[in-house]
Amino acid sequence: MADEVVLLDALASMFGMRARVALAEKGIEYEYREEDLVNKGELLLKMNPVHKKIPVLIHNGKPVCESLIIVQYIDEVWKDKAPLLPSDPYQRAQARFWADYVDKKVYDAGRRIWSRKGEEQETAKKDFIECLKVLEGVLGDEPYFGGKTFGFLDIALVTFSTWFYTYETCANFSVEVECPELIEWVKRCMEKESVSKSLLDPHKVFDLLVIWIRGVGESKKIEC
Ligand SMILES: N[C@@H](CCC(=O)N[C@@H](CS)C(=O)NCC(=O)O)C(=O)O
Ligand SMILES: *[C@@H]1O[C@H](CO)[C@@H](O)[C@H](O)[C@H]1NC(C)=O
Repeated sequence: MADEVVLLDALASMFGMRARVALAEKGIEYEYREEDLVNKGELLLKMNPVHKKIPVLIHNGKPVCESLIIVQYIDEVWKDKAPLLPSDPYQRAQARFWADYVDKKVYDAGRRIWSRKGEEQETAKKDFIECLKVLEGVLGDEPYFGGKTFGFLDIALVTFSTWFYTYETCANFSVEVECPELIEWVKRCMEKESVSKSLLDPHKVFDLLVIWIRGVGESKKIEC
């Protein structure tokens, strides 16, 4: 029986893009479904009743939620093709540690950049740049975070590059000036079709964010 794979997603989501890159790396065919995050659909609420967030991977009718868990699930189910996580337990732990750092620190600082103003935004910008510098150090002289090959941590972080233009525009700075080697790494990743075809154009991310903020209204808390 052929696998039935559906991805509930939103184009501008750096979390959704992780699932898209992982599926592309493995060469999995799937049905992409764009979700309205302002007026959430039945299927999303049913498939992710806990967080009510995208992405959700529905594999043969069963949902898997949370982007990093989705990427690991994809890696485990389609394990014959292009492994994403390192085979060594220690390296695996390291990759997971830094992916968690991306979720906790990079995401949080990035979010504060576009959702705050003034002093708070300045602090967010400093935090964001600091986090990226830490990650630049983790990359070191290797071509990818996975070492010689593209892998889990590369997927976890590279999708955030689609938001760099938004962060830069909101807070007047340049990631390339601050972290040139990280930008070189982004360009290297973009040479892979699995990445370039899965990532949304940074200008479109910005446009969608503007539309989204308008749709939700300033009063309501939104997350992306
Ligand atoms: N930790 C989650 C985050 C997912 C997330 O924040 N998704 C956003 C879109 S980028 C969402 O669905 N937001 C809807 C909401 O906040 O109600 C993951 O890694 O999948
Ligand atoms: C943006 O940053 C540049 C370079 O740091 C600076 O010259 C310029 O005045 C800043 N613009 C605003 C609107 O703050």
